[in-house]
Amino acid sequence: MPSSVETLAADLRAGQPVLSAWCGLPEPSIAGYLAREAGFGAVVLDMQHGAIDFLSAARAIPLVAAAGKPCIPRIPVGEFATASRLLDAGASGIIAPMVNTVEDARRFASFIKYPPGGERSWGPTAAMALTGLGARAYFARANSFVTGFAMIETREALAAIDDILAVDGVDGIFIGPSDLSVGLSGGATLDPDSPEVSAAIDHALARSRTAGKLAGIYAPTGETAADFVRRGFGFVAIGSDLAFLRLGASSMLAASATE
Ligand code: 3PY
Ligand code: MG
Repeated sequence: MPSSVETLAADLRAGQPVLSAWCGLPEPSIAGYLAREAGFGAVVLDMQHGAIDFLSAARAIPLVAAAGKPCIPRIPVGEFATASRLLDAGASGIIAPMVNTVEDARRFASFIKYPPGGERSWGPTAAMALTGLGARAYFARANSFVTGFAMIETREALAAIDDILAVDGVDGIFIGPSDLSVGLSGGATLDPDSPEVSAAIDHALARSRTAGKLAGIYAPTGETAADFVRRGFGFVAIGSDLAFLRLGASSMLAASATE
């Protein structure tokens, strides 16, 4: 049986939705806890807007793997070299924000896939330990299980979506509804629930299907996540660790009120 590090792309390609937790807090045990106890199918580590650095991510990844779940870090904008290091640490895939052009997409793909398709450099010591694969087997399998999501979250990216999807090594898109709303409104508003954003989301999903690639999206709430799964998204990352904390804390505090 393949390790949980290797299953994300295959599950998504088989049409099995994966609901992921979204983590921004740098304490690795939070990611481990969400994977192990809360029932999420995967964990995203947000290194773009969260407080997670490489060391926290490298510590979180084995805890998520120990729970039998894949871990998918989101790198800071343009930090593609970090993507290679995270894969070496045992990440199953990478979400790259603000991939706006086909050149961005090619550069991203080159850092996550080994030659001949890409230029990822060899050194997956921790990843081999987590997958249980020897060097030759890891090398033979990595390009197919490592899942690269290019974020579509600007007007420019939407315009280039077919070319981005056509890049070998970009396995799918991941939509950021908030930035997309800012982009589509020309900076006039932040409204990820607007009809214009909703139409753009459905358009991007349809284009990814036509290209035979995967589609993921960020959902701030469980209800939004259910809506995205119904609409056909396979990979949906929900909420945030801080939001889970806030929700649980405020509901417990409210329940403890005596009048
Ligand atoms: C966005 O909505 O812009 C995102 O990047 C999701 O976190
Ligand atoms: Mg964004």
